[in-house]
Amino acid sequence: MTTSEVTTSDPFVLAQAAADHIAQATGVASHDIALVLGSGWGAAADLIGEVTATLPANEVPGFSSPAVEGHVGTIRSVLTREGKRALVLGARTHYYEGKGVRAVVHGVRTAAAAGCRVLVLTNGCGGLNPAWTPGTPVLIRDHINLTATSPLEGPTFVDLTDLYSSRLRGLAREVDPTLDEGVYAQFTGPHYETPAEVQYAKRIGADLVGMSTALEAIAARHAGLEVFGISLVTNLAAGISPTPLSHEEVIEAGRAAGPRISRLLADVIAKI
Ligand code: 8IG
Repeated sequence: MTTSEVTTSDPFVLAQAAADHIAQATGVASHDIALVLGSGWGAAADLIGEVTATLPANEVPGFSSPAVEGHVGTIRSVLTREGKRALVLGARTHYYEGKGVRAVVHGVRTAAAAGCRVLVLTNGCGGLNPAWTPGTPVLIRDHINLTATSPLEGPTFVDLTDLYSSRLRGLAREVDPTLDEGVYAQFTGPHYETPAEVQYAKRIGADLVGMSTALEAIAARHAGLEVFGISLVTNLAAGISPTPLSHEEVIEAGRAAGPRISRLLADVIAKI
C-alpha cells in the first residue's frame, strides 16, 4: 500500500494504516519502543540491536521524505538484545516544512498504533548554558512550546505533568550520572533565534532551543506513550556563542559526538 492509496482525513486512521503497513512490511506484529532520530542522532540507533527490516519512509502511509540534510528517510525495525522490538523513525517532519501539525506528529501516532509504549525523542539543538560545549547530550526535563499551536484538536485537555518521564530520566542517569537536564523551548524555525530571542527564552526558563520535540511529546502523551527526550547540543544558541551559527557546525558536532551518544542511547534502551 502506498500513501496515495490511503485517503482519510482522520489522523488516527492514517496512523493505524501506517502501523498496519509497518507490521506487514517488517513482519513484526507489534513494536515496543519507538525512537525519533534528530540532527546528529542518525547513527545512534546502530548499537541498539539487529536491524531486521528497513523501509523507505515515503512508502509508509502519511510519511514523506525528510527536508533536511543529516536526517535519514527510513523506518527501521530493530530487535534488541533484550528481545524488544524497536521502531526507529528516521523521517521527522518539522513544523517549518508547512505540512501542518498533523504531519509533524504522524510518526508519533504511528508508533502508538504500532503498539509502542515508550517513545524516545532525540534532537539537535542550541544550548543556553555555556558549559554545554557542542556535542554535549542533555536530558529534556520539561518543555516550553513556543509554536503557538498544538497537535491536539478540539476539547482535548491533556495533562502534561511529568511529560518527560522522571522514571526514564532516572534510568539514563544510572547509565551516565554526568548527564545534565534542561528545559527545551520549541521555536517554529526554520531560522535560528536572534540573540534577543535567546535571552527571552533564558528568562522564561529555557535551557535548550530547537525546532522539534515539544509538539511530538504532546501528541505522545495524548496517545498514552511514556516519553524520553534527549537533546544533543550541537551549537551554543545565538548570542551565547561569539560566532554565528552554521548548519555545517551542527552536522560536524553531531558527527563528533556520535560514538558517545550511540552508546548512551543503546544503554538506556537496554534498561527500559
Ligand atoms: I541543530 O540554535 C539546532 N537546532 N531553534 N536553535 C534552534 N534550533 C536549533 C538550533 C538552535 N540548533
